[in-house]
Amino acid sequence: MTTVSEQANFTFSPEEVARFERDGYIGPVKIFEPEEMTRRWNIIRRQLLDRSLAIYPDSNGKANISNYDRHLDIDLLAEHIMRPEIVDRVGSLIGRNLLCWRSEFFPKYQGDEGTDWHQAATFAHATGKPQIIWPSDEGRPAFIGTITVWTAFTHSTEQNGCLQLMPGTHTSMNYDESKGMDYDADAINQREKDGIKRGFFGYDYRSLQKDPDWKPDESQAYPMVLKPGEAVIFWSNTMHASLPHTGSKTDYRMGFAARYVPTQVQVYPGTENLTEYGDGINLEKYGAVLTSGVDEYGHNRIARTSQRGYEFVPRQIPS
Ligand SMILES: O=C(O)CCC(=O)C(=O)O
Ligand SMILES: [Fe+2]
Repeated sequence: MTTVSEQANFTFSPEEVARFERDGYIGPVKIFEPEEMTRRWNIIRRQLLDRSLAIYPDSNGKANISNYDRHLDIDLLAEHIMRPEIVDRVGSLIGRNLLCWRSEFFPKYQGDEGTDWHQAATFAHATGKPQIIWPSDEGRPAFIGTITVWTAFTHSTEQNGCLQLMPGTHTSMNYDESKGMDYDADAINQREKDGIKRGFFGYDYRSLQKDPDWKPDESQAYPMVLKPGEAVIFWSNTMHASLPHTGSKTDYRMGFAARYVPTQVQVYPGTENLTEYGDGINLEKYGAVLTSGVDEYGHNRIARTSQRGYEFVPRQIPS
């Protein structure tokens, strides 16, 4: 048996932590070898079609929201969000008592618009209601957000719509998520913003700008080109966007975002239903996953197993 001290340890070095704190992101980091990621994705993409145990119903392919939290029914994704390559690293940034509270797929196919520039702190932007709330008594800014680990399941290039980040922008919010946005499915793929085709899945993120006349400084954008199996780890309140897909049909990009918070954060406080992106889901079967450490707060409903019985055994990160 392998003891904890013999396990591989992927925690970031103090220099890497300092870089993350300065830039609001760090990457690329390797989670899987490209071949292994491709092998896994080939299995996962078939399993995604079987929704028999998915915790949210199908929305007729309308919105991505029905593919939230597929780690709760697809065991390769369950394993993904628990990977030491991810959990150790995130733990070294925000502490070892960690919840994965959300996973999402972000596909870009030929001709798709890029994702609008945005910062998310509470994730109230679409519902009008905060989805995560940090305790207010720790001297942290109110706009701290979640740590997102965005893993490239396919190549992610400037042609097929890679993620872009603006270093150092996590220390102030350009958007007010409580303003609310209007959903318009007909606007998808229709708009150019400063000469770049972009949108926010049926919303216009510019409507949340604190200053309607402000524009993101595109010259600060860093394109996060990733191989399959590489990830970028970022604060959700770091300015991020993605490029439009201007590449070929076969070269789609698939990102899988897993979002982490420490156990003291309240997830979906007082919320039973989410309505966003033109769709609604009920949280009846929802549970956050304790990926490492202990939950000493008990704020949140915890999923101990996946819908298929995969056991979420929290990692005890070696020091
Ligand atoms: O993949 C994208 O285009 C956007 C991803 C994103 O906004 C996120 O992971 O928070
Ligand atoms: Fe985002």
